[in-house]
This record gives sequence, C-alpha cells and structure tokens, in this order.
Amino acid sequence: MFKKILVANRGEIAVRIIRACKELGIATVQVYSQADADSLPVHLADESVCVGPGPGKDSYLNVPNIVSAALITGAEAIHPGYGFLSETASFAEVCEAAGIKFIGPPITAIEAMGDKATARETAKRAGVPTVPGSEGVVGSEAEALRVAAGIGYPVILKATAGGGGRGIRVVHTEDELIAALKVSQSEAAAAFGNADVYIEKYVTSMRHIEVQILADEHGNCIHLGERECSVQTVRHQKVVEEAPSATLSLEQRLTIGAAAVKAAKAVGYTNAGTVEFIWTPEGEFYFMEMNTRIQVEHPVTEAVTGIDLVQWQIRIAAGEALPLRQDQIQWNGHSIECRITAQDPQRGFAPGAGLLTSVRFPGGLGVRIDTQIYGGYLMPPFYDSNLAKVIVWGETRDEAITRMRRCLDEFVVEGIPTNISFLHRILADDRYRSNDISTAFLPQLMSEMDLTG
Ligand code: MV4
Repeated sequence: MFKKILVANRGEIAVRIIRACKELGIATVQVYSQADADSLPVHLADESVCVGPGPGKDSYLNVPNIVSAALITGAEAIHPGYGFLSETASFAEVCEAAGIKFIGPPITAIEAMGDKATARETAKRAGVPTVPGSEGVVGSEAEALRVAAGIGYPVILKATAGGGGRGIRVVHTEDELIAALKVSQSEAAAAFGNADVYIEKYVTSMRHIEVQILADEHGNCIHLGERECSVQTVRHQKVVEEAPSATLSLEQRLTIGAAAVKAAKAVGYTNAGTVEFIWTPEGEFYFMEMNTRIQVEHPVTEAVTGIDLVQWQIRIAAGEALPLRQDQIQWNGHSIECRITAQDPQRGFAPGAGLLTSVRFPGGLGVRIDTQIYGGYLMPPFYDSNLAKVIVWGETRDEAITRMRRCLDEFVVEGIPTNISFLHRILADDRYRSNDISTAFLPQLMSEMDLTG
C-alpha cells in the first residue's frame, strides 16, 4: 500500500479522498491555490503545498507544479478526484514518467473513452447496444445528411471531444442540420481543440441511467448497479441523483450492469468508472459514454452497496485484488443525493461567492454530508458552485424522500444565495415523488416556475 498520496483537487472531493486515505493509514499531501489556503482539505491533510494563484488553470490544472509537489513531498501516488486533471491522459502520462501512480484507469483507457465517437464504436463492436447513428465522426456535410436521412429526424450532434452534454445540438430538419453542423464544429474546435462531431438518433423521452464499475489490475471487473440521474437542468447539471433507479428490476440491473462491464473490458479498464446509458420508456438501453473518474454522485452507490469507492480506487491502484465477486454484491434500501449549490434560482441560477456568515448542517440516522464549507467560510469565485452534497438513505424511496425533505428543512446557509428552495420544490413535486420522470422533467418544472438557466 502507498505511504503517501497527493490530492490533486479541492473542495468536498478533496475532503472525501483525505478521509479515505486516513482510514487506510496513508499520509496525505493537499495541493491548493492561493484562494484555498484556509480551506478544509488543507487543514485535514498532513502536508500542503501551494501550486499557484486562484484561477484553476494556474493551480489545479498546473501539471508541472502539481507533479513537482508530489516529487518534493515524496508522494507515491496522485488522486485526481473529478473535473480538473481527472480525465486528462497527458497528465496521467506525466505522472507515469515521473514514477508516480495515477489513481485511475490506464492512459489508453482514458484516451479510448475520452474520444466519444471512438468510445461509441468500441462499445458497439463489443456488443453493447448503441443508438443508431454515424460510424465514428462525420467527415462531411454530405455524410451528415446521408446519416440523418438514414436514421430519420430528429438527430443529435455531439462533439467527440465533448461529453457530459457539452457541445451537443438537437436538429429536426435538413436545413437545421446544415447550419448546426458548422456551428457545432467551430464551437467544438474553440472549446476542445477538436472540431469533430458525430450523429445519433435523438431519443425524445429518456432517462439518464449510469452504472458504477470497479475493475482491479488482475482482470476482475464488477458493477455496483445503477444511478438514476434524470433530474438535470437544460445545461446538463445534475441536481438530484438516486440509487438504485426505481425504474429498473433486479434483472434489468444485472443486464445493464453486464453491458457496462463489457464496455469497460473492451478498453482494458481498471479502477472506478461510470458507464452512462440512455434508458427508454420501453426498457431498452443504449451506451452513451463512459466517465473515467470517480463521480460527484458516487455516494448514493456507496450508501446502497456499503462499498467505499474511493478506498477501492486507492487499493486497486496499489495492486490489490477485488475481494468480492459480482454475485456477492447486494443492494440494500434507497439513497438520494441533493447538490446544494451557491446558485440563485431567481437570477438564472447565477453562481454566488463570498462570505458564508452562518452554516448549519442536517444530521441524524441515514444522513451524510460531504462538504468543504463551514460558518465563516469564504467561497472563492474561481471554481464550481457546489457547497455541499446531502446524501440520505432509507429503506424505501418514500422514506428517503421524506428524510431528504427533513434535511433540506434543517440546512441553513446564510450570506450567499443557494438552491435549497428549488430542491425543496423538486422533492415536493408529485411527478418526482411518483418516479414519473425523464430528462424532460426538470426543464419542464423550471419553465412552470418561470425560472431560466
Ligand atoms: C442524448 C439525448 C437523446 N438522444 N442522446 C448527452 C449527455 C447527457 N448528459 C445529455 N445527453 C443527451 N444525449 C441521444 N441519442 C438526450 C440527452 C439529453 C439532453 C439533450 C438535449 C437537451 C437536454 C438534455 C438533457 C438530458 C439529456
């Protein structure tokens, strides 16, 4: 096992990683920006190293400074968390060249899944269902028109270097396609340095279902079931997540789980990863993409399986074999996560920053809070607007919903606007409560509430 790990992230996920290290008896080095000098992860870690000014590109994305910090402090491994450098193959490469273990999948797997058109082709070839669409990226306008005519409108254009809903466009006609293709390609070139776009049939009513997988470096790969992530904004921000999905039977869980394992094995995947699927009202599913990192919503899977995913990321990177076979994985009860953010629903969900004059957390049986905030915390303006994750567990979905509403009642943040009232409204909605949801639910609710963003 490693003696010392460097945490190349900030906020609640840095706290989460430090906790896992402590329980494994591993010393921690926290890198931080000048804006995070007084942050909770810096206080919790054994050592800390400043890697640059506030803006992410100067600090948490500064590869030479982060790798130097690991070398100077003698850290043997780096945990990248989510966002920042977590899915940057060149960073994993630099770590490897410096003799530092990157806690994540092999470079080849990051690359194979990072290019979303390649990932789709790989999944298809491995026998995982994909939505009808182009074979890889579209080479020309003529090819795009031919593919769309073949599968029928509406179609969705996706940037191959995008992912997570970035760089996507839905088109309904040939004229729209011609215009959208040009815009998509130039936007993708500007945003990702790669103009390539691929096409899929647009599925009009879908759930976003994603499967957690764990693979060790000895050839064992298992899934830990699915998460229901259909409650997202039009900008693809996930707001409420659950495990399991109330929609899937155990048989469907095992089927989609086996498909996720197949996709992971096709790229020689190791460590923790998430395979995202489209789930149709008919119970059909299609591979969408794979995220080669730990995800924000991983705690709901931990709550229903009892498996510490971050500990297992570290154990796997250290060469340990998974101790559990697939048939030993069980799912118990129901878990829901709400993302508390510093966003003002009344102002287009504009992110806030500044002094949190007062903070009070909910607690009690079946309640977990993952956060970096505290009363007196100064929220920097440079990063995402996540303040805390509230994760509840209940024996049933109804019990979990009741518990979450109680937690939202108890949660107090003063000094900056939050989305807590909006979360209340979602949890109180009859459609949510009866699991009558798709990815259209939240955009619909927001328009009913006259909210934009
Ligand atoms: C789709 C889709 C429908 N059909 N793909 C991709 C990333 C994910 N976070 C959103 N994505 C979607 N991919 C096909 N073939 C619908 C979505 C989607 C969506 C699309 C446009 C506007 C809002 C959306 C909200 C959730 C999902």
